[in-house]
Amino acid sequence: MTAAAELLANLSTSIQGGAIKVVDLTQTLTPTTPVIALPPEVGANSPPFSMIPVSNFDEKGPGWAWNEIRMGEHTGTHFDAPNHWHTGRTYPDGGPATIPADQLIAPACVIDCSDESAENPDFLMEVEHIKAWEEKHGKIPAKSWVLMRTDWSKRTDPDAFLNGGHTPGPSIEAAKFLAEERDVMGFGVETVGTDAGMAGMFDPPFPAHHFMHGNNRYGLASLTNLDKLPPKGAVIITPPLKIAGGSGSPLRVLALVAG
Ligand code: 23J
Ligand code: MN
Repeated sequence: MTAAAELLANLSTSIQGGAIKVVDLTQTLTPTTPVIALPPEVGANSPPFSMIPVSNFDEKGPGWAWNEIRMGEHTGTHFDAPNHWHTGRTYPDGGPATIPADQLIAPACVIDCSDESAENPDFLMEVEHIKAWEEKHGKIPAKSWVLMRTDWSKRTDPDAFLNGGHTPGPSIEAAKFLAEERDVMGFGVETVGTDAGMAGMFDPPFPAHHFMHGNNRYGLASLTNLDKLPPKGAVIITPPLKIAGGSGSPLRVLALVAG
């Protein structure tokens, strides 16, 4: 066996044997899944998740059940593609159907901002917080994800989760630093969007979207279980649906963690 073949065989054996744990970072989609509420002056809003049966073991299909689903692309646990934003709109490989598949499995660095976010829902993660993480764990490698842990996923009430638009996120400088100085694969959060709730008033507006997608990189929103990941060492699997002309999609996000 080649070394790579051996690694691959060990990977599946280790997952089945539990030496590598699979942590599900995905929220369950329901009609009450919170969707970002943009102020009307900013733009149109996106429809929530809904589902109607095509058949349900009935006269429309006696032996089978299947459903029609409807939702905005940016609903629940979802992937933001570069083409979602004006700064990333011209990348030919920046849409959910054109992103190279090898970009969709990558290591994750988890920065714990849960205490700060509990104290201040408008908490902004600054470059200094990122550098403090690097002091302990080493420089964030290029093409790794940075996941901002806030414990926001523990807010199971949709109103508490959206919190009237007061939710934590990265500062302008932190978003620019991660995209341009660290060349990360993407930025992931537990909140409804990769930007802070108040980031529509920043300059540029929505800096996580602006800089990450401007650098042909990705976002993940409404993640959960970030408290079950180590600060460093997890690998996450993040393939969006392959929607031609799309801007992102709901997805299942899985983390592989040494057990
Ligand atoms: C459109 C405009 C602003 C934002 C968003 C979408 C998202 O959060 C999103 O899901 O990408 S902040
Ligand atoms: Mn989004």
